[in-house]
Amino acid sequence: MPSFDIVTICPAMVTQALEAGVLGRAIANGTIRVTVRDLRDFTADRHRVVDDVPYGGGPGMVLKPEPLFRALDAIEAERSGPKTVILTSPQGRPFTQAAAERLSRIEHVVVLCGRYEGVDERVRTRVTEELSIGDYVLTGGELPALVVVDAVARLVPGVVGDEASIEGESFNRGLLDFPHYTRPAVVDGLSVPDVLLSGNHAEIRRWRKRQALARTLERRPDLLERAALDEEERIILQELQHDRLRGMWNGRMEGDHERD
Ligand code: 4HQ
Repeated sequence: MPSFDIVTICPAMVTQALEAGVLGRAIANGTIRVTVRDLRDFTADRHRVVDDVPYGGGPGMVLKPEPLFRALDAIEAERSGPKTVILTSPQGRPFTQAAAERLSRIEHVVVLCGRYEGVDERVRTRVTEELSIGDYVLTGGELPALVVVDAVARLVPGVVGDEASIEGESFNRGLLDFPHYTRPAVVDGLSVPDVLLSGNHAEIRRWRKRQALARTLERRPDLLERAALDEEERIILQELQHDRLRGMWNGRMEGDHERD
């Protein structure tokens, strides 16, 4: 069974989040195991101190190395085999769906949650990968750890009810998702696209492909460089790019006209 250890100075924050929703159910029924470890349990002083001032001066505090080393010693003593130790930090490599897929095939993953200005640099000797969930600064690594565990756990068979929803989903082939609609067919004067009510499944599949490609081209063109497109999608993309260029050209001509 896939299992995670999360090491944090704020276990309540992590535990609470893991009790709810899809992950809560997966943990309750034993599909995955998550152990939340309080970093303060691995301190040796009366006041359970986990942080200290930075050598060289400067603002903020740094997570002390010994509690993290002792926590990793305790986790590693409980099991054999290769160790995957993740540190969440803005300095890490971007956490992507591809990384989630790779981690979902690993038996046991440890996630260290940073805090304050960060962790003592020497802790990185025990870290196998440093991951960032995005280019912004949070108050701690707890939310990133939960993001990583959530994205990895939902790929574990049995965690998400409908396996097909994982297989067919947007990032699977590196494209954004197509638009979704449900009943009613009209709400506040807004209709569902006719094609989705047509019952023509070949048409519907093509429409969804086109929508997914158009959205990706519009919002995340960077994704298209690595997307795994089939023949039909390559043709649709060419049409869309052609339409787009034509739109720009026409826009320019209109502009010329207004300036006359
Ligand atoms: N933090 N992706 C600062 C993040 C972060 C991110 C975690 C805040 C580490 C020291 N982690 N601590 N973005 O902002 O992963």
